[in-house]
Amino acid sequence: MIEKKPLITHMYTADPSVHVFNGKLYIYPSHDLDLDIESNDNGDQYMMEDYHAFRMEDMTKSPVDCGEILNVKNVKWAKMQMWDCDCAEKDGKYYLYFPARDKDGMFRFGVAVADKPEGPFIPEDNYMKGSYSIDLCAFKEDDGSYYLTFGGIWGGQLDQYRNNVWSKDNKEPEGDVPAVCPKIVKLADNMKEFAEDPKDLVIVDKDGQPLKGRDHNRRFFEASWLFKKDGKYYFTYSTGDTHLLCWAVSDKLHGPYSYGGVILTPVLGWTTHHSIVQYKNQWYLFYHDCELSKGIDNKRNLKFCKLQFDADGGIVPVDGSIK
Ligand code: FUB
Repeated sequence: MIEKKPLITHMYTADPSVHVFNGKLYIYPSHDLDLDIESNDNGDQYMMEDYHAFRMEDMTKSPVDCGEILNVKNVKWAKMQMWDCDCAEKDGKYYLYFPARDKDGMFRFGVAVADKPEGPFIPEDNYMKGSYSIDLCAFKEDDGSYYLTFGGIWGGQLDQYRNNVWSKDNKEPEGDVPAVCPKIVKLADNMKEFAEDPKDLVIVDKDGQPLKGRDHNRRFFEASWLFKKDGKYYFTYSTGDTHLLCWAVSDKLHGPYSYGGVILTPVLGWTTHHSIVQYKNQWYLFYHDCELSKGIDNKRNLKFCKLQFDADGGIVPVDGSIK
């Protein structure tokens, strides 16, 4: 039984992005390093330098480590902190999207291209123009167009942006002011550029009102993921400082998305992050906790479990605690 157990034990892994390519599951996690760094709200403890890809065909067996697919030393524009990445396939090419801090300390997105899902991925010389913040998800729409959702507040810098413009004076909204929205942006046909300016992906309550800044149990913090099921779009995310994974649903890609509920209750460790994928007719939740490191925030490990939907399409919550 490997469900809800550390999935990869020879290295620390976090922030899973999981897709089915060529009939196999591919996992693109962050690679936490075994460093002793004090944790802070800025996420300075997450000093990742590279990515590995993992392949999984049998859900009863550990995934295969396909090796390093990209290292920060080969990314000309990036200084450090290779955080949550994701991968998309188009016309037989694979595009790895990843955030990192540039030489000025601002998070930007890079793109790297490969002929196989296992890489190696060759990075573009410059970051994607107009990109900012962290935690991206690559989503393929039914018409063959591709989108990124992204964003993360606090260390992820999203709360310092308004209308895609940065100012150090912008802060996380409080009280009844609408919370910061995650973003959605269409990719250009070449998959290497934004086709437009990023737009707000608005999450609303049952009265159709945008979630408020004070609503820390429901407002978006980081870890965006988007998938489609039975004609509905599901946007899923972390509430950060309240340590929940939540879901919101819409009939339209651009929303608004109605808040639905909790997917995963708090895990061991501060961060909570995930992806949701269907493989061989079963839905799965991939996530991380800190069981291997006994709670050290920058040494996380992936886990997965089956995910159930109720008759109305609601996600049945999963218990994140270690029993
Ligand atoms: O792994 C670094 C950061 O921690 C991610 O970007 C966040 O989602 C959180 O998991």
